[in-house]
Amino acid sequence: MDNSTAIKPLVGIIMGSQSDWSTMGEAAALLKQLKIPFETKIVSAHRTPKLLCSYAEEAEDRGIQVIIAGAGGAAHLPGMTAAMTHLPVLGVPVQSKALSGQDSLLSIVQMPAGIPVMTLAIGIAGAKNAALSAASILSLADPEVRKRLKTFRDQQTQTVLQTELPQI
Ligand code: RP5
Repeated sequence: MDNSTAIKPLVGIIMGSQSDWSTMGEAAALLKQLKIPFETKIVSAHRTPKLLCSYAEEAEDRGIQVIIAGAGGAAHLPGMTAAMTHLPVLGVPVQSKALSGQDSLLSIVQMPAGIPVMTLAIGIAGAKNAALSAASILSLADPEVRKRLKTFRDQQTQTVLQTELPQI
């Protein structure tokens, strides 16, 4: 599933399981809204470790500039991906059933010095902010992305300013 048929993807969204899609799909939707080409793929650190290696090692040569990696529970995908690429890796802790994503968060955020994973909030807020962070990184070299990101932020501000609370 991707929007990369015509244009090469710049962002790779990977996730540990199909069950992560309800969270990670929000990152994909936001990138689509910002017209940033991306790809999506299930890559499991535990169930498909060899795929994880090849994905991380080949991403840069394929033109990927930022990787968003989401996983839950023993969430080793973002860290192991970061260990095998120089690309920026944004980690999204998926909200787990057993521990509400606190396990995911700590698994992703507590990286040893030397291998960074930029870690977002647990769940959908984190997925959305990962997409916006990817856009922000790309906007450093792409004025069109910068323009669309600024427009998104301006519209968001206007929406909040125009929102009225219900009368009591
Ligand atoms: C992780 O285990 C995945 O990222 C997912 O969040 C979690 C549960 O996976 P499933 O058992 O739902 O496939 O690897």
